[in-house]
Amino acid sequence: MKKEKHILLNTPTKISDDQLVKNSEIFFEKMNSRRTVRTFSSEPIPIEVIKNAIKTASTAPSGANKQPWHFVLVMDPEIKKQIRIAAEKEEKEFYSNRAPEEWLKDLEQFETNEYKPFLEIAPYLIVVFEEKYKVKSDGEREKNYYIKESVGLATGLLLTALHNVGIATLTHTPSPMKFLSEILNRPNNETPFLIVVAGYPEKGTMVPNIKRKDLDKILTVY
Ligand code: IYR
Repeated sequence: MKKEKHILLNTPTKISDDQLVKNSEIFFEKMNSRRTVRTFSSEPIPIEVIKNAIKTASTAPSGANKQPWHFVLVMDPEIKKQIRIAAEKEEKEFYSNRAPEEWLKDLEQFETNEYKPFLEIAPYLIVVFEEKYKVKSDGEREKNYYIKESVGLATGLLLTALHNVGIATLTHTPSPMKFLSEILNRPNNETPFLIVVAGYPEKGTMVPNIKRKDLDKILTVY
């Protein structure tokens, strides 16, 4: 059968405005309870859950539907260790030389430092790559569009999907991240975007007492 150019959109059945508002409140409350965590438990989580979250991430819109992302799921303790060692090497340089004073001051409240034990402790590291361009089977390059926007949207959905099932995350951006391409054997057309560390929080995990901006500070309505 010939592939149809367009198919009918599957629209949910209409609900009342009241219910709509309630549902949006409930979802906001759920998402508002998401916090970045830096201390993880090593308790295992079924891989299907993570795969489903990555499938959810892959539903993000993307420039010309090129889906310019690739996810590498790392569970192997040996590879996690290599990533930790390489990340800590970069972070040591960042905290002791590369970071300007203002940046270090801005980070003070999070009490971050060069030590990244979570890279070995958490059951999963999801390394997100941007696909800069596609390489066709004949070696020709095919363009991708709005790559950062697309991969950022997919990563947002990934965090949402994991939070929805009670899995905590940390978006970790060691800089520079080139070592990830090397350790994970990724091709030249991909560059690392960030690492999503995923797992249950360690018992008694504390998080910085920070506040989200009020709506009137982040929203202008005309
Ligand atoms: N990548 C470093 C530093 C860091 C930078 C920002 I901006 C943060 O919000 C948090 C950390 C690190 O992971 O420690």
